[in-house]
Amino acid sequence: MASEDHIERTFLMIKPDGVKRGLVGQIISRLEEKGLELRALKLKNLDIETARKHYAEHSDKPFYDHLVYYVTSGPIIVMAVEGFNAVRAVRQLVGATNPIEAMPGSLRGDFCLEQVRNLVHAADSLEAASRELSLHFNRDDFVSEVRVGEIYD
Ligand code: FUP
Repeated sequence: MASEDHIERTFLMIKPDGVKRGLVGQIISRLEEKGLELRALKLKNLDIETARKHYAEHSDKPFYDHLVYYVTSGPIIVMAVEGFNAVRAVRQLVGATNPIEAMPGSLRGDFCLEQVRNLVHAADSLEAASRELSLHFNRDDFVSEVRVGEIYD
């Protein structure tokens, strides 16, 4: 383990197109295959107020209203994901914002074409992760460890 490696907790959202297209299982599999662990997960409808807060940094952009409209257009999945360097690891798995520029092998590179309907959102820093996790989860939504082994003890 390099000295810059840290266990981090990050935030990931499967956007309405990912849920509607039945890609939830494949997206979660990619995270698990990478070695990341789920710490919280919810399927929910995002209300407009929370969506506006989630994308507040884009409130002055021309695409903001459409983005909020889109992300509230159907159920989403929100997740807390933990692991070594999880913020960067998940961003790499997700790929570039514009799916045309996202590398094949990344989620956006493999599963979508459009910039707005780009399948997933992942926090881009620890600060963003912390803000987004507290926007979408309550404290008691989190599990500290998934002790699968104990089932068989
Ligand atoms: P990302 O962190 O990769 O999700 O990208 P951004 O925070 O820069 O953008 C948030 C969302 O705004 C993207 F998922 C798609 C949307 N967007 C547009 O619709 N048009 C743009 O020009 C840029 C972003």
